[in-house]
Amino acid sequence: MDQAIAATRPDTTAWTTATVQALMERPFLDLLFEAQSVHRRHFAANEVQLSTLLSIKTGGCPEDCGYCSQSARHGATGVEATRLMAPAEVLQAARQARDDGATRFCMGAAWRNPKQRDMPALTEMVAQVRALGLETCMTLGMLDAGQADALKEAGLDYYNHNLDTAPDFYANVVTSRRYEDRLATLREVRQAGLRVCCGGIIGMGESRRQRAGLIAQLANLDPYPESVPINQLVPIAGTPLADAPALDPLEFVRTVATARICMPHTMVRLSAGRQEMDDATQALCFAAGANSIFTGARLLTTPNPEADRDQQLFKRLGLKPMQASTRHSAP
Ligand code: SAM
Ligand code: DTB
Ligand code: SF4
Repeated sequence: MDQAIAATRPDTTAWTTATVQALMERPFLDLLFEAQSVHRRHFAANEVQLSTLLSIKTGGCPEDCGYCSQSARHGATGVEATRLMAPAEVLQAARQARDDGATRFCMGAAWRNPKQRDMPALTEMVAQVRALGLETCMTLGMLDAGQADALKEAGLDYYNHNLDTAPDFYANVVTSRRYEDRLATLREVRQAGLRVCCGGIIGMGESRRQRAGLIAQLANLDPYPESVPINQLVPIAGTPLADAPALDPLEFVRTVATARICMPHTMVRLSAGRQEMDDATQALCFAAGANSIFTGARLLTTPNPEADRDQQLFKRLGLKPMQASTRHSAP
């Protein structure tokens, strides 16, 4: 590593936006080399963890997130609102995901927060999916302490709750809650002993400095998340971000590399946006230290690459699905 940059690197977890930005702005090949080196120190170089998503309650969400197809505040996004799925239906989808090679099953609901009356069904889903031998993840919006404890007790492994962008860009994208609300839920999730999955969306019109600000926020969580999804905005007609200008793919790769360097033990997940990404960009993201993806034909409401495209890509790159038992533990 070049000495000038080494000198700006904090020896504690206290990243600043400026130190992260300095890292992100290094010559592309230096950045990639360091990210790949960090990655190899902590993980098997050619293994990628596979998670599958299921939308257990779609659409009709009261929040106003500018990127989301599921907000009831955006006119016509073409998403139909559904009720919470029955645990038996969820179990069937989880069994399919496991048979297709996923080791983690992530259940997402379009809620500001779960209601108490939903908790029995949610905890039943967790227990049943876990009994299949899958790691479990849920993303249900804000949680209070009791809800986080109940999910943990049912066997939930991870809770996904994204910070999504830098604090100073948040209000450009979401006004129905504050950044501090997200941080408060993350604290409850940690307090309950759940593992944290927390990342963001790139390509919403934020600056490079704001991308660095997001990574600094994530890396300064103590401890930092065990899983960090980096989503590329999937522009959705009918949402305020439908016409967000396309991002330079190399800027996305820089963000992935920076996340890997700042959070060496985390699973960096190349999340939404793979369907719209070419294979070479995905390959660069793996070279930059991404080691987890969502598989399955759908994310929550948008398409994801079909299994055969992913299998071809893995074959061309010599990548192997990571077995749950070989996954390195986070710090
Ligand atoms: N309602 C819960 C919440 O907001 O935490 C859980 C579901 S929400 C859909 C989960 C995450 O999906 C968001 O935090 C965001 O990062 C991601 N997401 C949603 N729409 C997206 C889009 N159009 N492009 C990329 N990521 C998106
Ligand atoms: C995350 O960070 N990305 C996933 C998962 N966590 C829940 C969701 C991506 C959603 C993409 C848009 C859609 O399919 O609606
Ligand atoms: Fe609702 Fe989550 Fe979509 Fe925001 S991101 S509108 S909270 S489903």
